[in-house]
Amino acid sequence: MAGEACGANCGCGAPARSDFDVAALGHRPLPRMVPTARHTIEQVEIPAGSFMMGDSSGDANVGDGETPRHEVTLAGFRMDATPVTNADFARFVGATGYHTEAERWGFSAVFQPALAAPETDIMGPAAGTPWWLGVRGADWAHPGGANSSIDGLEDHPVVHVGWTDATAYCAWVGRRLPTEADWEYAARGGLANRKYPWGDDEVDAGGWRANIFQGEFPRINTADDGYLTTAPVRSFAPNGYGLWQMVGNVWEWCQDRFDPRTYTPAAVTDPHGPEAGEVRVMRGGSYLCHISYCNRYRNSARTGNTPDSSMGNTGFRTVAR
Ligand SMILES: [Ca+2]
Ligand SMILES: [Ca+2]
Repeated sequence: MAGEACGANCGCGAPARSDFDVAALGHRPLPRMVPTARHTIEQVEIPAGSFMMGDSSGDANVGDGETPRHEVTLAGFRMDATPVTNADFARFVGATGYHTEAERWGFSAVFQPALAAPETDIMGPAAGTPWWLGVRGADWAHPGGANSSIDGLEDHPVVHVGWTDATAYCAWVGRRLPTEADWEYAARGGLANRKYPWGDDEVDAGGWRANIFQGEFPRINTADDGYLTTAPVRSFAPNGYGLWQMVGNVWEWCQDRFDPRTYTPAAVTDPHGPEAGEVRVMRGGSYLCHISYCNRYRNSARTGNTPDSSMGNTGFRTVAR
């Protein structure tokens, strides 16, 4: 039955909502999203199940709301084995002409040692975090500023993308960002109540297991793990589900809004975060995490940022049912 505003169909034959048998939709499985030519990242099957969400190791940051732990039940889904790479994002931009938040605002946040820009492009440090510089001309294709490029970084995670940019990519490939619960369940890789995707061993036990910061933060980065900034997306070892770098390398945007007061002890099914609020969740930590400053390279660690914010240490990966 046609919608009143559109006649039989909206423009170009596009169906109106009322052209569908809406009552019947609830009884049919949704079409299964599969990788398309637009999105070629290997997919990992995350099985349906339940897990305990939240901090189990006592390392929680009080202000982040990593507790109380609570049981979460999720339907199965398919997740990108790696973050979206520069090569993947370049295909999206090439096909759509999309302009990222960094390009629209004219600047992005660059970690000081990654700076590759003329002096005149440097706007100055971020309030409270002087190792972050606002740099004109820094964006996903120029991660250090105007004098840098992504040549040779095709297999590194795309960075300087905001939540808005990440969701635009998702829309183009017919996928979505993971919910915060999807992300944590996947990061745990089938291991219950562990601190990291590989278990409870520390990140440097028997060799580095993730790309974080070594040395004296923020002044001296010894890069013992091999990487000063981003690493190729298949560096280090994947977790039990076959997911690479859920912790370290780059923060990953999630679909949900962030509020540290979200968790309650009650068991929940397929939670989607708070209904209102500007800030969106980021998970997993990055090459800038250091034990002395930010131990958020753990399964349960949380943070957030506004959707138009972009930084040289934040990217994303996508999921679909
Ligand atoms: Ca590193
Ligand atoms: Ca990560």
